Amino acid sequence: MSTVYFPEVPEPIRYEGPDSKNPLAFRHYNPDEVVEGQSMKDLFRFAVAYWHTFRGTGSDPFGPGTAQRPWEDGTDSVEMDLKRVDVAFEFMQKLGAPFYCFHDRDVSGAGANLKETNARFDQVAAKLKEKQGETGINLLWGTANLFSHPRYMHGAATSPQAGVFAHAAAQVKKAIEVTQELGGENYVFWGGREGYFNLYNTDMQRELDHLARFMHMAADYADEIGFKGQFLFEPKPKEPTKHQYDFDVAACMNFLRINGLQDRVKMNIEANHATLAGHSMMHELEYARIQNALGSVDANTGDALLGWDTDQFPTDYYLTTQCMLVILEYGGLAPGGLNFDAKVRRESFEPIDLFHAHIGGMDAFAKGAKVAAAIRKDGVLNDFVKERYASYDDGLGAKIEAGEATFADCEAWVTEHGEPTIASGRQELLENIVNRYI
Ligand code: XUL
Ligand code: CO
Repeated sequence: MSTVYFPEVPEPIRYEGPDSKNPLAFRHYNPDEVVEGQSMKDLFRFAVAYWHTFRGTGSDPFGPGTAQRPWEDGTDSVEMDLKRVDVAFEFMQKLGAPFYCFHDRDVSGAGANLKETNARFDQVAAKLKEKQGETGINLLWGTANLFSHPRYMHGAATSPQAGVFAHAAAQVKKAIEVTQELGGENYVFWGGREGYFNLYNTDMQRELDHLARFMHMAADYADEIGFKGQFLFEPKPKEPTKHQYDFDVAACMNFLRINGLQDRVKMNIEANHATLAGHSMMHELEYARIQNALGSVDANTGDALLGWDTDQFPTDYYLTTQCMLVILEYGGLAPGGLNFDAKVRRESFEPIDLFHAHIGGMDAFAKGAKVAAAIRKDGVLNDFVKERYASYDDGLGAKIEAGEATFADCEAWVTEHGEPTIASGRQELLENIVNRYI
């Protein structure tokens, strides 16, 4: 008999329907239920974030960890890395999450040098592969932690020291190899410290060039070894640095285009990062969608009263409905998915809280998908939007869109027609309509 790490959850979490009062059941997430032609399982492709769920301690800047994790032995050892893989797969299997995501250093600790670090990573990766085979749980994306080690204090690819760039490159090289070995479907770049605190000491142009070089080198290496996964760039405006170069989707897309990477890299969009940038999550998703760059989602939320990256589990139906309106319009996220880049609160310190958190997030997205699908089916928003722009469907509007109208044509139109008829935006009505569906 193998050890059981979550005895308080004896059975896998099941769908029991909206009326269930069982806290260890899904009320909305029903993996087999079809939404706009896709099963919920395939539509969401939910993933568990290894770093928060299996490495989070509950520490904050004011105090140490509070999390009770009875399986942790307090050592930084490969034995503990390997045991934690069993913990993770028991959790994910009981939860019914089809995917997980990791940074290299979440799953396996560092050795005395690169060679030892990579050997330890290989040992853990072999066990991850074995457990994937046993459970059918797959890797949504891999990434490298290029922000925790002190050498990355000034950035990784954007460090002023080329030797640091080299360390980061060696680390990403290995992380891509392991992601490939584990059948990972995506590889994420989040620029942990790729930004600046002070422009007095910063050559912004060189730093941006180095970041672009780094991504090209990663893409070249992927081609060399035949890694077919999708590359993703994760926007975040600040934290840890004052200004992150991957500020928001607009800044990232601009960076990718300038550097000829737009065909290679899509967006991994995180809700709490969107709000830190002064945007809504729906804005960020929509901005990526219209450019065919919506890759994957880090599903979490912030707190309106706290101005930092609290990484809370999403429970707000308005947030999830807005996300799903865009995601359904895009036709789903595959090969991306919805990764819970979220952590339980410091005060929610028991292992069972990990289940409550993920169940709530999965249910919130399932509910949001059902609401969004109903809104879309009735066409209540789409029809309104279509009608609102109808003046561009023929006549002068169609000519403007086709690039066939000049300023002189516009002037002639005004002379002939005078004032156009302008319609109400009906914002309040539309908000009321969305409430009806929620
Ligand atoms: C940090 C963050 C990261 C990335 C992966 O805010 O979101 O965990 O998702 O490096
Ligand atoms: Co994230």
